[in-house]
Amino acid sequence: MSLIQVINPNTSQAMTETIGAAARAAASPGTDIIAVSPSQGVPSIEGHFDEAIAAIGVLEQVKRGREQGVSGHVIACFGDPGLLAARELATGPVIGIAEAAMHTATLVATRFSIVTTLPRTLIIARHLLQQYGFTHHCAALHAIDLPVLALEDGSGLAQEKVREQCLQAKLQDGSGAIVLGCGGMATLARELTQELGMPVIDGVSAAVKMVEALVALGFGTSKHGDLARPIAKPLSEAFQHLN
Ligand code: 2AL
Repeated sequence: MSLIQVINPNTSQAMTETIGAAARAAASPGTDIIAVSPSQGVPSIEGHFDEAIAAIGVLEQVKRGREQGVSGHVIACFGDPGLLAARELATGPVIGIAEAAMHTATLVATRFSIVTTLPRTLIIARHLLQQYGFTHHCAALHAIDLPVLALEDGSGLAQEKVREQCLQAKLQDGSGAIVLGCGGMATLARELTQELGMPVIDGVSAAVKMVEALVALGFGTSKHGDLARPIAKPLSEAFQHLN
């Protein structure tokens, strides 16, 4: 039995439940999922400022998960906040949902589209495409122009807008797959894949499968080189819980 910790980097309990449901649906019978969010932070992550705060919460949870003996960790926000820092703290694999979804898309299509939330978050996805080397695999990016928490307001409006943008991407972009650009969209992928007749990829499910695969292969995060445990040094009081 392996235990995967899925971290929602924002403090929205409703979104943590959505993400946990998607992770459990993807997990193999021998995998248990623990879905968590930071004790303090931002209710939604929609910019660089939010990401900087969220990264501290991710580190706090990764440390806790490691102490609980989890096999691996998923960072379930499309900006992958704190990913490399989390890998320094972790022993098992740490996978971000943006990198998981982008890698998956390149394996099933030559080019993919991204559908995300607010237009101002597009730059975060563009930076990740550059960082991960996928800029030339991405045909276009779309925003539903609604905030992250609209996905949890119960009206269904945001979900309908995701569907509309996915249909538009299919018609306009010439891409073979669509990447959903928010953790709160995780439970929409299966139905949209059926409706559109092309892969619509949720990074939460993809990341869970990647952690399972890495654990089965016997790989954790490399402790040789820059992802070794952080250099021990006295931290200011506010950060001592991370030591
Ligand atoms: C996100 C996400 O996945 N969760 C969150 O709070 N903000 N990113 C996004 N582009 O909407």
